[in-house]
Amino acid sequence: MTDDRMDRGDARPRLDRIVEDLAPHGLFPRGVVVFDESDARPALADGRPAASVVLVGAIGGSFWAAFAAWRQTAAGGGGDPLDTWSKAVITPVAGQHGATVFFPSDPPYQPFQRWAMRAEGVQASPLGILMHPQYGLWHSYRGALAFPEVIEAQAAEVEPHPCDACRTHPCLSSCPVGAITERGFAVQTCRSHLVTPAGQAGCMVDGCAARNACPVGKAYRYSADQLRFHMAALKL
Ligand code: B12
Ligand code: SF4
Ligand code: SF4
Repeated sequence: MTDDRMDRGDARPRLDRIVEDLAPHGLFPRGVVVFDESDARPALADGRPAASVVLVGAIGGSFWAAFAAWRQTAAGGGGDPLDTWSKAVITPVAGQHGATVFFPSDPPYQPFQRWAMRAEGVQASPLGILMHPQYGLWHSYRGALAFPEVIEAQAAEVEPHPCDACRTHPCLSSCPVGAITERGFAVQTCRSHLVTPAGQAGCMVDGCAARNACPVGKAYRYSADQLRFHMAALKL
């Protein structure tokens, strides 16, 4: 047990404490995956297989204000600032709760989307991004806390997948270069468009037209600043 857990009298890691520690950063637990014997389980820092992971993520632009403030500080520069910030704020929370931390952009990639499907019952949209019944396409994962013990959590309420009820599929007809089809996302077709004047004036400023076209979770759409930040990262 870590000192912090002993100081707070916690014998086991508790989800409500994790909620409290993530909140100042605009981050939330996004469900728990409890592994069974048949799962490929990520290895903890001490080499043991994890018994469970708590996904840590954002809902809409929930972390943007905290991240933007951090970028104004001396620590906030460098390449991949969002990954650097995520590590700076989530690693101490992992330490406080005795967890091994994983990040979505660190190879070998951990199966964040597969974990999310199990943890919250979300399913893939035609874009490949997971569709949340409430937040639509406007949510993401910033880390995962892996534990040697099972973390107690209420089972997620699985709601119907909005894409199943979507008759017109505007996401599939909105990309100006047809990079998103039922067969998947053609990354190179997308990137080749983003460097053209039309791409620079369109998706690079307003965000992915296909993602914007989805009617679900519009209230959670990212701010103009955040959309541009993510598009700049996608263009690289
Ligand atoms: C490499 C990568 C990319 C690459 C290539 C993506 C691609 N489509 O080929 C690039 C750089 C292009 C990219 C772009 C984007 N990405 Co990306 N990307 C990743 C990353 C780091 C690894 C993906 C991977 O290979 N995982 C390894 C496999 C083993 O994991 P897995 O969970 O088992 O993967 C399963 C699912 O991905 C699923 N799946 C994937 N696509 C589809 C499509 C369909 C139709 C179905 C049914 C299933 C499915 O099948 C996989 C096998 O089980 C993940 C983070 C991560 N660790 O997963 C983010 C991640 C998938 N990306 C994410 C996002 C948001 C984006 C962007 C929208 C970013 C932006 N600009 O705003 C774009 C556009 C993506 C798009 N339209 O597909 C988010 C998705 C969040 C969500 N709501 O689901 C992730 C989870 C990162 C995060 N921090 O949250 N990405
Ligand atoms: S437009 Fe329709 S099919 Fe496309 S992601 Fe949104 S709900 Fe799903
Ligand atoms: S960013 Fe633009 S070009 Fe790329 S997939 Fe989205 S709509 Fe298509």
